[in-house]
Amino acid sequence: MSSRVSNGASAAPVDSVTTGPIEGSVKHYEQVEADGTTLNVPVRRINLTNGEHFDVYDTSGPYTDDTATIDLEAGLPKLRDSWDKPQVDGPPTQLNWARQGIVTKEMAYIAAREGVAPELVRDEVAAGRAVIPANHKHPESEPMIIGKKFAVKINANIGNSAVSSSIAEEVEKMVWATRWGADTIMDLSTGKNIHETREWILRNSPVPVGTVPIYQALEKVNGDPTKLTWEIYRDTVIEQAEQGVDYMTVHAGVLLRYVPLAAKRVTGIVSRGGSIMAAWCLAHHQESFLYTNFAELCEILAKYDITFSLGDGLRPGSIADANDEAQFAELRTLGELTKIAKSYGVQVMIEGPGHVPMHKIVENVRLEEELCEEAPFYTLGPLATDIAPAYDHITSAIGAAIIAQAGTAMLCYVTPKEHLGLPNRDDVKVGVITYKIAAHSADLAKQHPRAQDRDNALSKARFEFRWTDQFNLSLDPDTAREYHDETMPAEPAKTAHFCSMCGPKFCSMRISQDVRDYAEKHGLTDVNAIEAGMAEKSAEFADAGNKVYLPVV
Ligand code: IRN
Ligand code: FE2
Repeated sequence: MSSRVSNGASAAPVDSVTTGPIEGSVKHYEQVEADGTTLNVPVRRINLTNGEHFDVYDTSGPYTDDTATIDLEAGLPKLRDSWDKPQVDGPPTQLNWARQGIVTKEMAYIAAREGVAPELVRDEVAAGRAVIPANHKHPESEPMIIGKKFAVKINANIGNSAVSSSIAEEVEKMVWATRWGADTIMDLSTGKNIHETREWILRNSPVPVGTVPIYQALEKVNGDPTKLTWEIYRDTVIEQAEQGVDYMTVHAGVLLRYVPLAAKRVTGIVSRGGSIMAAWCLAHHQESFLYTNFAELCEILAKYDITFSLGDGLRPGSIADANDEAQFAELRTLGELTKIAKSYGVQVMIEGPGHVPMHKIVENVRLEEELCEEAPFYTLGPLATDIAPAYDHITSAIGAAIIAQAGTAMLCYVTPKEHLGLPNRDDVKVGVITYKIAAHSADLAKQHPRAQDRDNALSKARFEFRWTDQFNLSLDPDTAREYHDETMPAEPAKTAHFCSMCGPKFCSMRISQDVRDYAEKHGLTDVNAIEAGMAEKSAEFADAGNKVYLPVV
């Protein structure tokens, strides 16, 4: 899976990041009291033309706040540094705090963000059904939660291209992805300036940052996986932990004996991390050093409260390979490792596929929950078919919606450039918006509290021909407005009671409204009104010569 991001060959170098609110909305902070501390919980406030407003979950950090000063060299304010870290038995992790009945500031903040009780947040974390990726050394991040009882989250992968670039250019990829709704980002940088790039991103990121440390470890041995050692890997993990990485993908389930299981597959091993570990195991004919040193790794992650994202190194890379023995053998091992990690107080989520046809998707969630004690599932799509390169944001969003409805907590986005090249800025936005659609559709299907409110608000605006509100309530106001402008650019069209799709004569919405008005005027019930109104419309239709398409007047 290609994962890094380029700014596009033709794009000019970026010397600043995108700031300012999304059109039609303003940054707003809800003040929440938690044990004598006032928490400022961000929302994006969409101001409507009827005088009302609608608040939505906001991942964009201070970048969309007109009153904030952005200084990339200084980084974002260290929001969580002043928050207390209560005493606990064992390492100070959200899991240990939750288990001991403590509602942390992070949990209170999350409860306000999600519109749920703080105790629900605590109990889900305590049960290991949800995680709060929040390294003590990344105090700039705004707390968020990944778990099936909460809104489905999405991750966007970013990373530098081979050529070194400016701080603004690297940070902009993160700012751009979170502007459109990425709940976390993963920095999958490779190449020379990997440490520095990550530092820039972390110091400026309002969302949790994930990495795959084996990628940097591989750089340290000049790209030869057989030269990797536990020591090099461990030191890389500590280096990244000190910088503040919030969650780490660890492919510790790729065992030596599973590697042959992937040999007969149509697409073999498609995970980068998985193939690195498989190569190491085969070359040394030894068990993976990630597996044999897993306890020590747990101790390191516990100290920082870094969350494990146990990697799916043997995920299927084609429809033909979905749900095969290699994939599920690894999943069983991930279940075993989940229990070990939790015994060290470390939070865990589980990575999942890949490429899976629709009828085989739900089985993935069922098995993951059974084997991994319902640890949050975090999947890459999955792509529901292999036949549409250039449209894999769509093939994968189909799978993502189904797997999220079944209980997956976070979806890793796929962009239109998947399998083809590095995504540019537009691809990142398309990927994020596409995944917001999948995630939100799952929230609706799961009847997540508050999810439908936005649909209702938008539909009401649509029915009342409040075009501007319809645009602004949408996931991508800019594109919605642009499409409307293409055929009806004039300002009066933003209040007109029709659009160019049906024209002024046959707008179903207008007709329904006429029916309502008719009912009111004639004191009829809805059913009577519909009948009477229909008869009137039918006469009008006949008068006009029974033509469906009339010239626009
Ligand atoms: C998510 C679920 N399964 C894989 N992912 C993501 O894919 C993972 O978190 C990382 O961002 C990306 C590449 O992982 P591999 O190819 O090294 O497994
Ligand atoms: Fe793929």
